[in-house]
Amino acid sequence: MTHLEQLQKWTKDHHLDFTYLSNPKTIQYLTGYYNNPYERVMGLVVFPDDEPFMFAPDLQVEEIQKSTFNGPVYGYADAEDPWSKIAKHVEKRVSDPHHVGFEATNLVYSRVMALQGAFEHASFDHDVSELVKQMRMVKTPEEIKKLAGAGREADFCFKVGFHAVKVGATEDQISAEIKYALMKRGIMFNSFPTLVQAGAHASEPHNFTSENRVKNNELVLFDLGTVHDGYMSDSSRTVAVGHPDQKKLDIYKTVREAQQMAMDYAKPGVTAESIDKVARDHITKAGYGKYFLHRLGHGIGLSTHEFPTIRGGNKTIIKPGMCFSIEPGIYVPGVAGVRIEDCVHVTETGVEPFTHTPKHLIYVD
Ligand SMILES: [Mn+2]
Repeated sequence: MTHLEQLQKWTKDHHLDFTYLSNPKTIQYLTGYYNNPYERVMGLVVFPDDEPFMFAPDLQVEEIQKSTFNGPVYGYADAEDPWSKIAKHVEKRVSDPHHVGFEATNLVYSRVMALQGAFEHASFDHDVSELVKQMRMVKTPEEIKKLAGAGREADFCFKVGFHAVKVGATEDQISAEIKYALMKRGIMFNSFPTLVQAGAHASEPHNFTSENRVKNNELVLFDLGTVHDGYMSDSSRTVAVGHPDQKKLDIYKTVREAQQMAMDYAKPGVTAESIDKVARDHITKAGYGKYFLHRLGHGIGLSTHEFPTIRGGNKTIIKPGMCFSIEPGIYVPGVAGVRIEDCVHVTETGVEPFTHTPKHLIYVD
């Protein structure tokens, strides 16, 4: 059964008149077609016993028709009301719908109200989000192949980025070298803006690449990824410039060990929270527990952050085909930030990383 057929079956099993999918990533997962309509309206409408249709702004209709989505595509002009137009197309298949499935984790309140206005007697009481989450959580071999392609591109980014690290270079300049090298290879999209952080700046893990300059005897942190055939990579490495002091080397060693321990431990049958615990316990024992500011990892696929989430309290059982990051970090204000991250896929016996850039401390410049 294709992903779209599974969605259709869910719609039928729940006795719904139709299901309205609105998350562009869900639509991509189900149809292979992706675009972000931003504030315009794009939806995939799935019926229990009839072929699904796509509804989109006029300016996307041709590209959808040429895409892997085979059903009818209906457009709307910017001057038209999309909701009454969707209703018109739906009512050709089912008159006066009463039960509708929708994505509660995506559809904003104003759009729920607009849909309610267009379908007067319908109740939007069946959230399809959990089904989509469960489907997306376990990857097919084709999806894993694409994630591996994205991983290879991330490894290329590190090669270029490490080469660009020089005392006096700004983080922005290093990031720009990576972007330019990717674009020359026809890789136009990053999965998120490349993060380069030198020295103490790296102790703020959610800050941005800046005009901050690389100084001697510091660590430089990279966190980056690309989009390969719709699938994301996300990987971090931390490298050394000159001769960082013992404190910095100790932080690096602790993160490196924690990451390896979690990689060795992760396998089918263990819980998500127990993988987090393996890395966290090691960091805590080394005295850095309060400087590990985030969960160990997150799922990866069509989105950079998806399920399963690798954190304390998540009892999800790990299964073959799941893909997620393993990314412990230690962030000591005024000193350094270190993170080492690989995204992996779960095999029958353990995990395999998508990125292969070495993890011993690399000295650049
Ligand atoms: Mn990550």
